[in-house]
Amino acid sequence: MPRPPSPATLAQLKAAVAPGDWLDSAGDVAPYLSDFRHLYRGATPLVLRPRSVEQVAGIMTICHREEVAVVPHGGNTSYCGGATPDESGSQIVVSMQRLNRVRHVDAANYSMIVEAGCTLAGAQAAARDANRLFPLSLGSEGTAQIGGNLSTNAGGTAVLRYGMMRDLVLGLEVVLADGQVVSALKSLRKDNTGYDVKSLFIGAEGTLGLITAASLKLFPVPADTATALVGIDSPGRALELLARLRGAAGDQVSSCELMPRIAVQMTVQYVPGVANPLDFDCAWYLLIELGSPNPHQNLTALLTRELEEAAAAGAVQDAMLASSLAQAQAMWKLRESVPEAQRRHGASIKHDVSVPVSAIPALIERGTTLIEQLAPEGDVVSYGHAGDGNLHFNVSQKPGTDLAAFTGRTHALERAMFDLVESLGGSISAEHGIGRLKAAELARRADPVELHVMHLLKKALDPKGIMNPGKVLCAN
Ligand code: 2HG
Ligand code: ZN
Repeated sequence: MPRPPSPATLAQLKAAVAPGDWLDSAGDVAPYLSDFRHLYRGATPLVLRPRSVEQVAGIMTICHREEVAVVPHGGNTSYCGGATPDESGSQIVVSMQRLNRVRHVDAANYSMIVEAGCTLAGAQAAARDANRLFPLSLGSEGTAQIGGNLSTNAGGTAVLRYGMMRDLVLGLEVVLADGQVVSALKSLRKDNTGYDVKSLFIGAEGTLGLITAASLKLFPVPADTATALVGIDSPGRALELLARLRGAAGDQVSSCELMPRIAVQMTVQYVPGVANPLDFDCAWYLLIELGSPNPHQNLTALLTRELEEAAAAGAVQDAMLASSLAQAQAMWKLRESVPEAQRRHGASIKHDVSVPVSAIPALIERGTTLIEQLAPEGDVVSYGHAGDGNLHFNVSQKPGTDLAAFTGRTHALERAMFDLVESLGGSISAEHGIGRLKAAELARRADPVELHVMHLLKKALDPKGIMNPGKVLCAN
C-alpha cells in the first residue's frame, strides 16, 4: 500500500531532478491538480518534471523503495481524470512535459522515435519535416502528448485508415514501477521474439509503468485529398455511403465523421469563425475525407461521381465538396469544434462508446429513446467517428432547465447507456480510456477472467500499487 512521502523522501525526489524541475508551492502545483473537464480536484506535495529516462528511473527507484504513489501527467487532456492525483495529498505527480525531444526520424524506415512529452502536433510536424505523415489526429493535438496518447490508446479522426495509437507503435521505452527500464525501442515491422511486452503499457494509463519514449510508424504524405460535407437523412444512410465509398476507393477513405443537426447548429452558434458550409438543413451530416499519396489520383472526381450516384439513388440529400484547402479546413473546424460548442452551451454528460459499425443506427435510435425517457432536461448530441463504430453519445443540458436535476441523471444515464452498448456487443470506452471515471464500471462489466488477468499483470508489474493508483483498476 502506498504511503505519504516523508520530508526526507521528498528531498530525495527533488534531488533526482535538476533544480527548477520540481514544484511544491500551492500556486505552482495548482495546474496539475484538476482534469480538463474539472470532474476531479486532487492534491500533491510535489510535481517533478524530469528531462531524461535516467531521471525518471531515479524517481521510480525512490518511489518504489519508499512506497510512494506516482501519477504520470501529460498534456492534461484526459476526459476520464486519468492524470489527476487523488485528494489524499500523498501522491506525487511526474509531468512528462520536459522529456520532449524528437530523438530520431528514419524516413527510409518510415519511423521516428519521440519522447513521451512531445505534443502530438510536435510529433506530426517532425514527421512532416521529413516528408512523412504521422497520422494520429485529434482535436486536442496541440496540447495532448504522445505519452498520454499511448497510455490511453488514443483514436481520433483517422482511425478508419490508419488505426488507433496501438496500431502505430513499433517500440517503446518504459520505466517500470521499481525503476528498471524496458528498452524496447526497436523500429521493426517484424519482430517475433516472445511476448509483445510493449503492448501491455499501451492503454494502461500509467498503471503498469511510465512510458518515456516510443518508436512510431510513419506513412507517405497524402498528395491528393478530397473532403466533402454530406447531408443525409439517417445514420443508416451514412453507413450505406461509407460502404459505397470503401467499395470505390478502398483504404483511401481516411475519415467518416457523423454529426446530428443539433451539433452543427450549436457549433455555428457558439464557436467564433465556424460557418455551416451547407445552406441545406439536414438531420445528419457526414464529413468524409479521402487521401492518397498519388497526386494524379483525382480523388475529387471519384468522390463527386460517387456522391452523385448516391444522390440519384436517394441516399444523399445534399453535399458540398471542398474546392480549396481553406474550405476543407472549414469543414474540419466545424467537426472539431463540436466539443467546444457543447462546453459553451452548458453542462453535458458524455458517453464515449463503440459498437460494431453495423449497430450504429440501433445505438442511435435506442440510445436516443433511453435518454429522452431518463433525462427530460437533456438534448442528445451523439456524434463522432461513425466509420469506427465510435460515437460520443453526449447529452447537453436544455437551456432553462435545472442544472442539479440534469447532472443528477448522470449515473442512471450511464448505466442505461452502458447496458445498451453491452447488449449491442460494444465497449464502454472507445477512445478516451477508463481513468478514474469508469474504473468502477469496468470492474462491474469486464469479463471476470479478463479482469483477473488485468489484476495479475498489475500485481506482477506493480506489486506495491504505486503506479497511478485508482485509475483503470479499482483496488481489490
Ligand atoms: C472528439 O471526437 C473528441 O471530438 C471529444 O473525442 C469528444 O467531447 C467529446 O465528447
Ligand atoms: Zn472522438
